[in-house]
Amino acid sequence: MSDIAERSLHTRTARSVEAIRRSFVDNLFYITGKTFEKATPYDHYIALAFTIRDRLLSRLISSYKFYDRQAARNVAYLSAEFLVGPHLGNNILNLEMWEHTGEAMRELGLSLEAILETEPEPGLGNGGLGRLAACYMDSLATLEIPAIGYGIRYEFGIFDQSIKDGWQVEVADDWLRNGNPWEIPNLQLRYPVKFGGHTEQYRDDEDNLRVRWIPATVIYGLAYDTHILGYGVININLLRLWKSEARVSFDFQSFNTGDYYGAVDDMVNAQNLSKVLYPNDEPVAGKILRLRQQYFFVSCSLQDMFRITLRDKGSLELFPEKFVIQLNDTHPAIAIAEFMRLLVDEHRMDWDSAWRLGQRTFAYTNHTLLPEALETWPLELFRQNLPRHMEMIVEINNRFLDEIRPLYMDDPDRMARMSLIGGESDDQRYVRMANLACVGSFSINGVAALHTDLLKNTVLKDFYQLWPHKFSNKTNGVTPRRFLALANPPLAGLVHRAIDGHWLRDLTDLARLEPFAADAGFRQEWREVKRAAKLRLAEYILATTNVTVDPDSLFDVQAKRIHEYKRQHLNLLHVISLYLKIKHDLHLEITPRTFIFAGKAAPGYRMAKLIIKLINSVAEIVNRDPATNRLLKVVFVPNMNVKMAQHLYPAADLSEQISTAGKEASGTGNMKFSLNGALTIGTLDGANVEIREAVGAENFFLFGHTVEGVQQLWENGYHPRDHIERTPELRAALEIIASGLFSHGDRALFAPFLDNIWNHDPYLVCADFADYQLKQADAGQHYTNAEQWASMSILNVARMGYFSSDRAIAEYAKDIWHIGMPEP
Ligand code: NBG
Repeated sequence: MSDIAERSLHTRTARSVEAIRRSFVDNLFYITGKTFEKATPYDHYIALAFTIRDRLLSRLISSYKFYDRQAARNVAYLSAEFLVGPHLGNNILNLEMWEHTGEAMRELGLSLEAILETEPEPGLGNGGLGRLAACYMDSLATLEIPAIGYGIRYEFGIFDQSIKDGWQVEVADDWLRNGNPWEIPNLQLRYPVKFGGHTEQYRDDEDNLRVRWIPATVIYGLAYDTHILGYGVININLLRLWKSEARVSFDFQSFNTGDYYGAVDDMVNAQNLSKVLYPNDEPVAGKILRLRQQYFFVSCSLQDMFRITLRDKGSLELFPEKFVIQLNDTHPAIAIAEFMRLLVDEHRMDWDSAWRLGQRTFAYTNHTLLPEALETWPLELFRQNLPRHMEMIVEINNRFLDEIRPLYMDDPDRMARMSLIGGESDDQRYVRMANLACVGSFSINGVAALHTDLLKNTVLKDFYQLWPHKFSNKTNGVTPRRFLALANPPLAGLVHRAIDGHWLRDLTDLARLEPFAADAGFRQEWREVKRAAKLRLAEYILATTNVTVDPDSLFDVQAKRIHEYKRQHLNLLHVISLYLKIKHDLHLEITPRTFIFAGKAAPGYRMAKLIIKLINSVAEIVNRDPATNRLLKVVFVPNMNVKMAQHLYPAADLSEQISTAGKEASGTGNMKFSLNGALTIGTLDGANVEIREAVGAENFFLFGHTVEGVQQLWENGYHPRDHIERTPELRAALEIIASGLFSHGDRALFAPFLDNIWNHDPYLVCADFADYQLKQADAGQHYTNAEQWASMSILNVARMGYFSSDRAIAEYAKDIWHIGMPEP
């Protein structure tokens, strides 16, 4: 056999159909221990995962060389969440091995699509924030920027949602049950992490006064590495997640004194730390385990970066030349205090030098304006768990306040607002993580233009006035690899045939689709692709909810976490009003619609869970009603996650982005839908503003109060009642809920919901209803003109180039991290 032939058959690295096939069969036997005849679909997945992983790992070597040559600053992306989604399909795509892999599976009588469906979802995030981190890892690798994503290897990710009797039921997400072929435990990397205890002063050998921390417990963090491929490049980056473990499996002392269970308890406590991801949208108060989780992963990550810096640069003085740390929200902000502690206490650096290094290291991204979502920790709890960090924060705060005192002598309120420690009396004091992040970072950014403006004018106003140069905007983006190529191969194929595949690397290239909007033949193909996606979703809906939907109806989709500010209830009240309209006029000519909802509610968020129940209750009545179900269907598709959402984006005609103005920091679902050809009905909130500018006002169904309008409403005294009285359709919808129609006559069930709307309506559903209804009718009207709709849809896609995570990461690299992009 010739050299070349031999190499192309190399079991672990070659990319020919035959090599993949052999590799697969090999792995099937040697990894799963099953013969081909006995293998289950999951075994097929494992065998293929290892086949692809081998090819992925072979890039490590070229990667190390390349990055060494660049000697570039590494980005450390610190995030409590990475919602990566299934890896297999993404890795096949990024290796550009789709065709060969598909063919190899076909030759074995297997289906690649079926294998992909068996991969469990690594649900290590709640929603947008965690998914953004994953999109950014994809783009960092694709742009060949050396980066490490640091986070937590939760044993249980975000819960699985099932629907029982219309209610959300949470089921533990045991995603590691069958093992995880993508992670490689790097068990030599283990770092001690201390908790509790007290601090004491001592004099070192040079008679300097120092502090040491005598902890109550020490646990270990173990590194689990997942390699992240870029698209069509030879380099890979690292996602390093920490798992907690007891220092020794057994505390032999307690064991010997007969306290066997005490010893086991310690082990269990240590392991609990990385056990489960906290669902967001719940008050953090009392969730001390969460603070411990945050400190745990931050401490491991910094110790790891210190090791790498010492290895590569020989001195921690050069830390900022080796790393820049991006803090994904305040969850890892404790890193600022830990950085100081490690340098000052453990590496004996003086405070000022350490602080100067920190000021060149940390950059902070804010992801929310909701005051209740800004993290604070009760001082006492903080001190009990992290006594040394409490001292560090007090010291940082004292120095900071000294610095600004001369500026704000006459403004004690401002000083109090900016302090890292808030609260009136001693027992109410708390640590403000956002303030710590602002003081400790050289860069502060918001995630959409409007959001950044609002940060500057509201939540972080004082800091903006003090340090305007620290602030910038970095509008979010999404990866076109996963959210177009992988989620929607038929559409990606059509685009590819029209303008080739360069858009996968440079999404702005989609602009070349514009002229096709006027091409009737292309529009026809476009519509066929959309219809096929709707057909596939209809099958999925039938399989998961037992509801039959009409693929020719308008698919109107709202898929995101269930939260009052996102206003699923505004959507639903409109659905109910449509239902009533049809009931009253059975000859009404309206566009047939399928309203599709999906999303999880935080387990402790009662109103959000009641909204899910209401959606399902309305669905039950409406879908069964022969008078209306020709025109109207409502479905709640359970258990939204990355994998499931990939079915939704391609099939949507209309994308619901209807949050109260000023509440959604950016949104990224809005981008994913639009990139797949859905038109948006939305408010001027978050990135909607920029999406509308990009796609053109004429291709966007805008409604609702603006941020200023919202403010006016509150200033003038908002009374939802006034709006309800003025809007008969809204009133009728509320009354029919109150009548018990959707609750088997039980008038009490939805009373808390109705009471809230009538008397408080904190998210201004009533104020925006009339306009929403109008724009919904407008969208329905437009939809009847299929040619025009297709043309608008094509233009939407053609103009989404800006919303790639590649663009966002390139901006971070240039403006914040000051990392030059490698030469092409
Ligand atoms: C979320 C915002 C979204 C935004 C994502 C990603 C948090 C704290 N914030 O609007 O609500 O798109 O972050 O930036 O989860």
